[in-house]
Amino acid sequence: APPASPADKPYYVTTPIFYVNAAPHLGHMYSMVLADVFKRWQTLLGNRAILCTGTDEHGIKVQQAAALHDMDPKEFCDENAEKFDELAQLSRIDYDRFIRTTDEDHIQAVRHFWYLLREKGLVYEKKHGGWYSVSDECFYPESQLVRHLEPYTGAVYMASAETRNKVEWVEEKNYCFRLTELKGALLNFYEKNPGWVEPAYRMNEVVDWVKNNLEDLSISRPVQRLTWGIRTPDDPSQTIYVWVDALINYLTAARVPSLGPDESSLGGWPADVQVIGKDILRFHCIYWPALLMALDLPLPKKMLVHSHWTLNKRKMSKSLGNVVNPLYAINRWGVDTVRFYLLFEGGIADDADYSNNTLVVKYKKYLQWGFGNLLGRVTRSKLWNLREIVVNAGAKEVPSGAQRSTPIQEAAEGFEKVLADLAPTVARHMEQLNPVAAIRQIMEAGGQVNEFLTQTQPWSLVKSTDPEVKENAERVLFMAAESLRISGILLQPFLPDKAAKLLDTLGVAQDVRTFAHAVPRCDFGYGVPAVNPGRCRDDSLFPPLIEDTDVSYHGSFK
Ligand code: MET
Repeated sequence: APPASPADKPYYVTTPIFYVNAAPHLGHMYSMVLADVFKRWQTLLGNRAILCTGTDEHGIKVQQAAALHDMDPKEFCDENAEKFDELAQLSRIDYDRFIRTTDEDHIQAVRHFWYLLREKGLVYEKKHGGWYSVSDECFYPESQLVRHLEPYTGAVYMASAETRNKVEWVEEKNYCFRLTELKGALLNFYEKNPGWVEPAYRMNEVVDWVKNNLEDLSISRPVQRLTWGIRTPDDPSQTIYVWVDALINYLTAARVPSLGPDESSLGGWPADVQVIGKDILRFHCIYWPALLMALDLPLPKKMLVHSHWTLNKRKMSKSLGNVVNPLYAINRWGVDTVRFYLLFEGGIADDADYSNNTLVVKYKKYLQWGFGNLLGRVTRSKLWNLREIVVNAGAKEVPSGAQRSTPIQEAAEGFEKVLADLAPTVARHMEQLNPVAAIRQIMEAGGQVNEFLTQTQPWSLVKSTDPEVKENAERVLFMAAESLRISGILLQPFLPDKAAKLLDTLGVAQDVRTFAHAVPRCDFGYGVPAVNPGRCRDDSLFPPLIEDTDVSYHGSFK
């Protein structure tokens, strides 16, 4: 098939692919949810978008974990990849491909990439000696090491200054990639594209490393040390370095033409946004662009680097026992509540501290009392019928503020402006890859409507025999309904299930739930007669959370 034209290129979002040596944790869910919101946002805008996530299955770390479990590595990976896929599905990640580095097409792509790199003359063979960390799956330059003292055992060993993980000296034949030759090109690229990394301040770390620590990159290991990986195609005594193997996954799914024809290609390269955690910044912002530059391939357009979730302000770690199991959280609170909490509380620029307590507080404030309560107020009153309100509003001209206006008219007008501004503001935040600001903006709008209703008290006016009073009250109620409809539309990428249910409850048709419809007075087809009139709070959308379990419990890993 001819290569897709640039106009056909879908918006392409990726998550890191996750090591399968241990069970998924909250951080994995966070990366996936961020990527998912970016994809769904594009879909909402009417653009074709694709999302890839998956698992990183080769390397010494996974090889050792499989051995520890006394399992065949592939069986071990099958079992664990399944858990990540399960997490993706339970988190409502709308992925187009769940890629595994043991997939046949990926293995082919990596081999092909290897040949291309060799052809460019950028690979050489050498006896390489260096400090390797199995946990981090990388070599560290001497300048980045510290002597580490184990507090309990008193053992002293060399460790990475950054991760505190143990390193060991290895000397072996490796193939090396002439990374240092690309130093100038990298620095030039960073200088020309200061916004490439989001948040931008992370760029300093990248530039600093390239200036001060750049060395050629060892890209293979002797088979004796690393059997669990992709053999270098031209030398059976070596296995390809797991990070090179892993990074190429982003191309496998998108299938750039130079990596061979593929009918099942999703297209998409270059990626529009690659979501990564701050711990893998160097691999994605130095090695990855360098490898792409080496083959003259386009670079990803944006890297979104998020921070970590802590528990009790400490890095989650199994040995400390302060780890949140995302499957437990989803099961306990519901998927959209967890998505809401993760997105609302941030964790992009700075680390965020996970707390069940805060989750409950925010849920009550914004979802239960904000949107749930409002939905009940608007759709379940004995005093009016939402369908009639919408029809009556639709039958009228857009009121102009020109005539003499009463306070209630002024309030309605002011509120309508706020509402008209919501979608463009949220869109601006999303363009800047700031879903935290975006969701907060929507949540604030929920609070504003409740205030607006309290201020205007339409329930006491809507039955008035004075047609003008009645009309004003209807306008207020229509604006409240509009705010729910618009927020519901905008919330779809963030809380897909709850947003759909909100729009269903309002009776909004499926084909008018796009971004273009997120403006006041463009849909007069919704509104359903109240089910259960008089029961105000809508408990079915945001039911009270069950708080009887220990708030400090976050699930175990079995
Ligand atoms: N497996 C790595 C990690 O989990 C990410 C690889 S992304 C190409 O940190």
